[in-house]
Amino acid sequence: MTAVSPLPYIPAPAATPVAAEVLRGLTARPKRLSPWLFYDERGSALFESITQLPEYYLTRTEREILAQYGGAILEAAGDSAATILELGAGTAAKTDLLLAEAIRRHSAVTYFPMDIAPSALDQARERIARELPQVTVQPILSDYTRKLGTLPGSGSRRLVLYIGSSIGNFEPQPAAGLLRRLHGQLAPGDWLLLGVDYVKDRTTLLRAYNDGAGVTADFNRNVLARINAELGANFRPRLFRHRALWNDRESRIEMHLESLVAQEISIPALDLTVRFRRGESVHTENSYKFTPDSVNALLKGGGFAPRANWTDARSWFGVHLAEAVA
Ligand code: AVJ
Repeated sequence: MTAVSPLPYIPAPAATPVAAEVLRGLTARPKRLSPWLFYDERGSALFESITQLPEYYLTRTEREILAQYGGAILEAAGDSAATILELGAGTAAKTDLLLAEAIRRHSAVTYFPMDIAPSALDQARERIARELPQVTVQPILSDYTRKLGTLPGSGSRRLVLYIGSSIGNFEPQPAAGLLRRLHGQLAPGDWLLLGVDYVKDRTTLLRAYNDGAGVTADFNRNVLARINAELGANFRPRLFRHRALWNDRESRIEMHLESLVAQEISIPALDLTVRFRRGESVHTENSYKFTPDSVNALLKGGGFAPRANWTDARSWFGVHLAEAVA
């Protein structure tokens, strides 16, 4: 008698970046999902709500710094400020402060916001056209985290904004890699303005990711709703608990989704069934927190020379200006 060996299980080809990422993440141990998956239309809107929460000090604090020092920042960046690019621009609400300062200094300002969320870019374009009509806006729909592509505006000196502590989503090695790729696209004399959240007392940090209204929990669980909508899965987001914790050793906030029950989820587009143990969690985000020294070390590792930095009265958030060097 010969036993028929079972056919190896071959998952359906992951046809889109979302499918590929979900397949990779939910078949990994421990399970994980990349934070860029948060930002579909609903996720982008939920993030906008987060930025207005009383506990989420990041956006408000960075805006305060840009309002107070926007002039000084553009002064330090010299003539580069006529061509401004922004990685992960979102709706670019804080950028208006810098764009307004740029208009005061340059007769023509061109702004290239780059983001993966078309809905956020549309909002940015419409608002800037209305409120700062002197700025020429050229939105670029792209995932700069995976492929930077050729950056526009070469030929003039450029100021690249990477604010909002978005770089905090990356582990140290990939963060340095991203800065090196950015550096590879820039010319000596171009500038980078990097906004980062600083290490502070853990109560303040934890509150920012465990808000009382539960918006961050909805934002976290939205990734499951997105997988349902785009890959036909049958997640019941309420069967997952939002968890945010401070990892002191790694200097980061981590977000997880913890399965409240043992359950089996089917994802038809991936031809995949995923099993969760009760209490098993999916790691959905890292949000690294920095010190002024750790930011400067990161910048140097990426090929940039730190030139100046600004912070708020409590030293909660930092905005670092660095020059691309050969
Ligand atoms: C957009 C990556 C800066 O890490 O604070 C907000 C995203 N996650 N609440 C952050 C986020 C949970 C945010 N960044």
